[in-house]
Amino acid sequence: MAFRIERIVLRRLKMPLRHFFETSFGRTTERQILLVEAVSEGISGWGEVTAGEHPFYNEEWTDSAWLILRDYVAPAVLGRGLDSAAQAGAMFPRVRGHRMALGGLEAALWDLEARLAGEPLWKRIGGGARREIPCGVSIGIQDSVAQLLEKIAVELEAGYQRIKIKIKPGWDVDVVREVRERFPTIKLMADANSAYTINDAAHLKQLDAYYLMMLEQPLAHDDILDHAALQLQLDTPICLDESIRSARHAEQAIRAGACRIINIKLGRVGGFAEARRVHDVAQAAGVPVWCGGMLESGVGRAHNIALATLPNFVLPGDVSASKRYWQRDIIEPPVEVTPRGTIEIREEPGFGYALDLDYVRHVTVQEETLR
Ligand code: OSB
Ligand code: MG
Repeated sequence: MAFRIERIVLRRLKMPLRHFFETSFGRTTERQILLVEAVSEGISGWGEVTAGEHPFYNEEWTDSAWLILRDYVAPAVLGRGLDSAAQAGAMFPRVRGHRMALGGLEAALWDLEARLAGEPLWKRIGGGARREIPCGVSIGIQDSVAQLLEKIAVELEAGYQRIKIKIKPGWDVDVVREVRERFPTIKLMADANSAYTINDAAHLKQLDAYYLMMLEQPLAHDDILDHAALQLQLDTPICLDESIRSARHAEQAIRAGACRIINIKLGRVGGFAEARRVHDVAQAAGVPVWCGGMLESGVGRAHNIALATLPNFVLPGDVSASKRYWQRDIIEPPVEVTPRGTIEIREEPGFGYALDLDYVRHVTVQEETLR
């Protein structure tokens, strides 16, 4: 479906998290969210750049994404006709990397196209394989194991289907053991966010005793071969997150035996078109995928829900209820989770939720309109 982008609005939102979120690379207490609004024929499509406040998860951060969008991507897209959102990538400038910046606009274009067509986004991207998506939670590093156990109990009580805990050197095998002792039968996994090297293989091998569903991204953010070497030594399946930025990486990682599961994040791979290609590569190889999260506002969350309706998203993802993150979300209604630990998909056009524009204005600290 052809359309023309008349205006792009960038907004930086400041939203405090209800609880700090700590990974092996640091603690986040407040998000700076970059929202992208793309306008055509008076209709707005919305996207979210999933970069963090600092270049610690990958090399992008909120400020870098703002500059890439303002100085490279918007000038290439504005005023030009677009055959379809699926073709958007071909219009983008040949910027290397910065996939989260590009992906924020790409997702807005998909949402816009779906709204112009009066169709739900999940349908537009070829999803809809399930009416509700299975949900897990990602629980950060806590100040004590007792606090972690308490948090896990609360999330299980809410119905979430699997628990992911963050690990790092000094907060790993002993913590996993205690969690397993307290919760012997839950679906449990651990995410290291690249905190180890291949020299830690023997240490990580101890995790095999606790039958985790998977160990996520133990080694370097840009590594594939050491993960393959580690996977040979572990019974626990390795899941790659940071290392998979494209379908080519997915294909190579699978071929090398570096992972048995892939976490797909919309921003990390640069938007829906590439996310679908990663999905398809994994599906063809019999590798299950799940949808990761980046502490998104409701906009990114709604996009993730649409993505997770593609057929090979068979494992519970990190997409959970708005209220776990925000006192008040920027969408209406907020994302809610059923007692079965699922999110039901919606039939409304686009990503299916309304923007709470009053609240968006309230939390906006910077805004720029590009024409
Ligand atoms: O590695 O999956 C990750 C949050 C920020 C950066 C990286 C990661 C995460 C999460 C949180 O695990 C997922 C979420 O609840 O949004
Ligand atoms: Mg991860």
